[in-house]
Amino acid sequence: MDTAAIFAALDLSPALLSGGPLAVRSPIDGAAIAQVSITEATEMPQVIARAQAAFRVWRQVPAPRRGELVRLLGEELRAAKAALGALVTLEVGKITSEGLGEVQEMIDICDFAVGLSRQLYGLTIASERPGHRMMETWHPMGPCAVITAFNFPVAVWSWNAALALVCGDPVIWKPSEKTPLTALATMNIFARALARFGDAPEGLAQLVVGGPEIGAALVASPGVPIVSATGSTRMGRVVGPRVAERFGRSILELGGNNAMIVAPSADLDMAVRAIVFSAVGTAGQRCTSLRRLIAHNAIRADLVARLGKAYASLPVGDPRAATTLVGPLIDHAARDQMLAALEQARAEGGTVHGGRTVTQGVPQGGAYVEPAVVEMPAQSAIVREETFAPILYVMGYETLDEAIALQNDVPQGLSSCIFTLNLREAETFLSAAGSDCGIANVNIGPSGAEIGGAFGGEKETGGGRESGSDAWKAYMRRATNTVNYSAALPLAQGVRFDI
Ligand code: UN1
Repeated sequence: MDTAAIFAALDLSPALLSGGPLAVRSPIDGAAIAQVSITEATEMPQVIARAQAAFRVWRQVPAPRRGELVRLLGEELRAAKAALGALVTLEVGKITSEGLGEVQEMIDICDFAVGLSRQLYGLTIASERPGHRMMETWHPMGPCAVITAFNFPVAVWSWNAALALVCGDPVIWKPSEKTPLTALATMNIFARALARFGDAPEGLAQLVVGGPEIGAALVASPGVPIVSATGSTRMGRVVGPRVAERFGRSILELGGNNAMIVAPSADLDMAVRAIVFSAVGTAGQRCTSLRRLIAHNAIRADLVARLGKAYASLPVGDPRAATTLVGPLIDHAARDQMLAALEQARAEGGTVHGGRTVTQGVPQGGAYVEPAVVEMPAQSAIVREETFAPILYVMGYETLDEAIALQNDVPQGLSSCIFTLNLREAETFLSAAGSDCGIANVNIGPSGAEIGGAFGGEKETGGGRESGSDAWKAYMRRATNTVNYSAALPLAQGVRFDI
């Protein structure tokens, strides 16, 4: 699909794409592809008021009917999958298959949320008093702000929005300033679902495009009880305390520094495939990207040699070409950060393989790099940092305890995995004394999680959970109800208060 066809298929009219102050550049070649309008901070009180008004209507719509809107959204996403996937490629630089995969992730969460719309269950609890019944009811909470990062420009909105909408909460979306086009296109797709649905309140899902000041308005407003924010730990350190200050609820999905332990018994062919996908896929720009390889000393040299071979044949280039596996980084600043991290790794005793800027055989103007493998003598300062680029640090270990200690000895706690055929090792890694991350896998890389599980992590990753399992509870408020169907009024704990 060429750019004009993508824009046409997603109702991105020339009026939407021109005349505004925000320039949108494709990382493929750095070319400006649009000039979009922004939301002024002064408009935010109206945006929040519209969401509040929508909430008063939407919270009374039965949840399965709310699910119908999300079902229609899933249908419209299916119909628009090719175009939206291509736009993700154009705006973020993901290879074609990963652009489409991102839209598939949106479709999957819609399906999940439709089922969920009939399963917002509360418990029935045994009362200590005769003739009484206790139960829990889950109610809509109010407008939910969704602040997203460039690297999953639409999927992260959908994890939050699909759940929030069935839970009865309107959504206000602030995408990364680097990716407003995929957000505008998603809103157009949502508008198609709304038109078919018929009677949804105005302001149910809104988009605000712009800088930190509009995010700050969402974070500060008591009219926005839930703030779900995905991005850097630095951003989370600002958002978390501000939301807490007003007793709002935040769902934080921040940095990761994900590791793989490769044990002596591991299937190395499988491990190599998993390593390459998770370390260089999406050009190392997933929160879940593999950044640290902790290899047993008995297989470490062999593994590094195999990786050297696999990395040597990695096709870096235009993400639209069918054979490309590594597209561009989001911009030149990201490339400079990668080069600076490699420089620091060298200074800390690392041996760097690859990691050079690529200028031949790639579109000019984009930030293309060779993925890097860096052998490190220890888990030094740079290894403990998240650099959003395809750098894989390799360290050795002797005992599993040592490997687990290394895996856990970073500030972040998102995703982790072990490659082993040894049951004791696998189960130890998953146990309370094992990985301290929100995601811990066996014989699977750390990235590419399915939506059915809860997604998120501990420590500086922020503690939030999105997507599957019971993550929906974060979008609702719980009421505990006690019903007395007897003719007496006994007090709990045997208290007597006779009047
Ligand atoms: C992210 O990088 O912000 O597990 C999300 C994965 C994807 C989501 C990543 N399903 O890699």
